[in-house]
Amino acid sequence: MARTADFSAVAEPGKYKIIVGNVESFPFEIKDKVYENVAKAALKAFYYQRASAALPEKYAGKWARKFAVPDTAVIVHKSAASQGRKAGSVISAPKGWFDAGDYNKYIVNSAITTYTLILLYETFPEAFKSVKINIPESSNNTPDILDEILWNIRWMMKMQDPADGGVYHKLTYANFQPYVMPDEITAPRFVVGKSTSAALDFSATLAHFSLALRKNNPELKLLSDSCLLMAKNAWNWAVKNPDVHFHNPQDIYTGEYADNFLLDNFFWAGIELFHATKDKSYLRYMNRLSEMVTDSLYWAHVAMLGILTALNNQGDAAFEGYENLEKVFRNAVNNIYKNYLNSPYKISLDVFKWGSNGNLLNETLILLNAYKLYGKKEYLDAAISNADYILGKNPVNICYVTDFGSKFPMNIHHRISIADGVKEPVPGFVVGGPNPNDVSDIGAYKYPSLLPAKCYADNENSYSTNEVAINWNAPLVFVMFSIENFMQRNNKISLKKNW
Ligand SMILES: [Ca+2]
Ligand SMILES: [Ca+2]
Repeated sequence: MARTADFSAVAEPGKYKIIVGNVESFPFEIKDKVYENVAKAALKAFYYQRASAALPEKYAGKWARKFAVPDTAVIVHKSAASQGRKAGSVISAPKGWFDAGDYNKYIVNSAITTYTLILLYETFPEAFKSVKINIPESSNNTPDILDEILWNIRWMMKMQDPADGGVYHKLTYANFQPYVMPDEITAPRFVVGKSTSAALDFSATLAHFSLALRKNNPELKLLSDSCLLMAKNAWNWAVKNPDVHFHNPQDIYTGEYADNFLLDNFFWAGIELFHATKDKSYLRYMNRLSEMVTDSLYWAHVAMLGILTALNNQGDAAFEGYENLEKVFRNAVNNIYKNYLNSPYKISLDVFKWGSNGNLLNETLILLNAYKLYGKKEYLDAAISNADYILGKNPVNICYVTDFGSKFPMNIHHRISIADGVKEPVPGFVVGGPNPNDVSDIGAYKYPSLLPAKCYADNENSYSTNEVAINWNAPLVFVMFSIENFMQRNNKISLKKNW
């Protein structure tokens, strides 16, 4: 049975414990800026995922590592060949982030991840001017979050075939590699396939980035213009090739990120291009919103990303169908909020599948956008309660973010953390979380419980519950920074009122 103890009346800063009979809680703190450190660490995790970089001790501490994965001589796989770039020819596509526990780079997953970080940056552009996370670019004049976003954008821009605007689906080894450090791997890397999903998600993200730069960083106008041009070219390719579904060629075995329902991807990219250009012809998928999944957000369900862009840029340009779009958003928010109210742990998640923590964090991102747009305090409370679950108020009694809380995952499915000889995992990563559907990775008997919300194992081979991934860390960053910033803002307002 779950019970709620509400001690929000305790406001005195300090370190506390709750004691009931012989049972003691972990210690916890009441203080200002309680989310700041975890927010910064979650963002810094992207630095630790950088490809084509050495991580010196100055920035990476005990997780320092050698230069690895230059990606300056990537082979064009026959599935990706074109007139100008024949099979076996070599291109350069450095930088970007390793996707997850592996060392590969996938456009579909990179796109939603990058979008999420851009959305956060443009939600709090002033606050991010002074957020430093101790990366090599911390001494320049660019906000560190934007420096980190740029690390991946620069890679994404290299994934477009300039001859036709098509976008390679991924840049990977042929196989998943053993659990060794990235500099120890000598296998060749390939760009593989072109797909409609990659073209559209690339187009949406680059169009969105172009607009965000125009609004916040006019000094980067040339980059903004290049991104918009590339976004348009990718869109045009997708319109000409509307159903190129990606599947691994016979000799490639890495992740597929196969998104085979593409109406939402067309919708998302269309909304982004409309806001970046004001050209209404991009809105042709608007009237088909009811055919898309709009109450779930992850790399294959991207309609919500288009909705968020439209809502957050509504002042820029009116368009037909906006009311319906907002109605769809309010419905999604109501459902998420209702699930939160009905849950004994006061979280909005009611199904635990692969990446349950990431799904919960994306629901929280939606709640926080609703709070920003409508100002209803209930949505912020629900978001905070969801964040509490990630940080330890859960049936497993663990903080799901590495290096935080009294107890956190030590054996994550993350090649660097496994192979680096450092006991503690690389900090700031949220693990996938409970998932009862794929227990064959280590065998059902190795999971402490098969109950959905408890089906989690802190085991390096439990990739179904204990892997880390950029698309889960991005909403973690979004949620922790947003809560911190909204709370600071609210504190200032209430101080003013008291005066
Ligand atoms: Ca900087
Ligand atoms: Ca889709």
